[in-house]
Amino acid sequence: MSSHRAWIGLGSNLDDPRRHIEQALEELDRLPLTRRLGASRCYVSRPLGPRDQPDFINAVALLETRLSPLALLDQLQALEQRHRRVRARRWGPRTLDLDLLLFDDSVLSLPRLSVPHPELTHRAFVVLPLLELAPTLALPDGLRLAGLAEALEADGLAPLLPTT
Ligand code: A4P
Ligand code: MG
Repeated sequence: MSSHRAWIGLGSNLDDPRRHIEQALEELDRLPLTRRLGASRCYVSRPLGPRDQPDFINAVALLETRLSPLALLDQLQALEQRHRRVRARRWGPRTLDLDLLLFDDSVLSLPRLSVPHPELTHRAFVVLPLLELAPTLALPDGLRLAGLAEALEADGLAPLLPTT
């Protein structure tokens, strides 16, 4: 089984979203056939879409995995469910979003999975953390992410200081 590089976008707007993100980063490192090669800082970002919700914490992680894209998606969704259960009981239905942003240079258009993630290039809270980890990163079509950063509205996006 060959190994792959997968980029994951993490988002949470729980009352204590940062703890959720940091816990999820640990959990990503423990997925089967997978290890985490890196993680961006945590960023606080204003909500995209409805504004009457708390700010998000967003981050990006780089994984090395021998899982297939769909097997990795299954693992990400199981991890979301574990977080969602906690939140469903205490604060409401949405806790942790894990998006598969990029998987090697794959382009996938499956019923359950689109890669690259379709919103990737529009979201400063995805592009800037990706660039922090990989300043020369390019999409499968060759588009360099660095070229997108200037056009993106980075207002309302700020890195947090590391806790550890
Ligand atoms: N799916 C298809 N492709 C992918 C992929 N590349 N990665 C499918 C992950 N999932 C993928 O996702 C819905 C379905 O997308 C899945 O069943 C999967 O098979 P979901 O996470 O269950 O649904 P959702 O989160 O309610 O919807 P969606 O469209 O993922 O919402 P978003 O786009 O994640 O938006 N503002 C800030 N500042 N920061 C945020 O992180 N996030 C959201 C949620 C809104 N505003 C935000 C943020
Ligand atoms: Mg999502």
